[in-house]
Amino acid sequence: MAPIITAFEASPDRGRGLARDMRVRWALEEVGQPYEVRLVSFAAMKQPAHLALHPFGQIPTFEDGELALFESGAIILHLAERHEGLLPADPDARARVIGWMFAALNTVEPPIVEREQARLVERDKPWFDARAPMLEARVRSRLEALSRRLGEAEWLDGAFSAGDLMMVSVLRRPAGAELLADYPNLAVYVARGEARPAHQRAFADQLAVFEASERTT
Ligand SMILES: N[C@@H](CCC(=O)N[C@@H](CS)C(=O)NCC(=O)O)C(=O)O
Repeated sequence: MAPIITAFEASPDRGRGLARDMRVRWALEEVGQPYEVRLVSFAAMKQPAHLALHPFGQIPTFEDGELALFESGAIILHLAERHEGLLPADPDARARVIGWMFAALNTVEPPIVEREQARLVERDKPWFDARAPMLEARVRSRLEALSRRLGEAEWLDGAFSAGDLMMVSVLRRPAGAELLADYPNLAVYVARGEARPAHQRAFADQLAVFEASERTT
């Protein structure tokens, strides 16, 4: 039986592929693993059945036989360890790629998400205008450092890997992506990731879910 992932029944991003099921779909496509998707509503995510899978009541989750996982990083690392194509064979290179996965999730994504959240929920607060430049500067500081390290390379460490998959996924979030014009090598890097056939298949599949949800509402 194919593994099952969960995704939003009606994604708030309106099909732009910004929810974290997108990165898991992309990884599944990269390794050529067929999968099924169970769509969940916001209400269902907070119900016991889903909480048994994901203690924080979120998507994505991943079920394969007896194994149930949550956290996009853990799911993608699991896929990368069990299939060819997302982790190098050399142990040191493998360790570095895992390092890039953590860097994407722990170092680059948090300031981007913080800026995104502030714009969503703090825009009408008296402190927002004072805080906004600081939030932007924090994102820029990560983009600047990443841009310097990437230089003219195609990918972060040798061939395309789970580290790139995670980093490109994180950089696609609008609160970072809208600044990428100032970091041309990162803009090209993200476009290179998005152009991969596996990314395009994953994107089309999540878009189809959104379009179907629009037709039924
Ligand atoms: N660190 C988690 C974050 C998961 C997460 O924030 N999921 C969002 C969708 S992208 C979600 O389910 N939001 C709804 C909620 O938190 O109620 C991961 O990488 O999987």
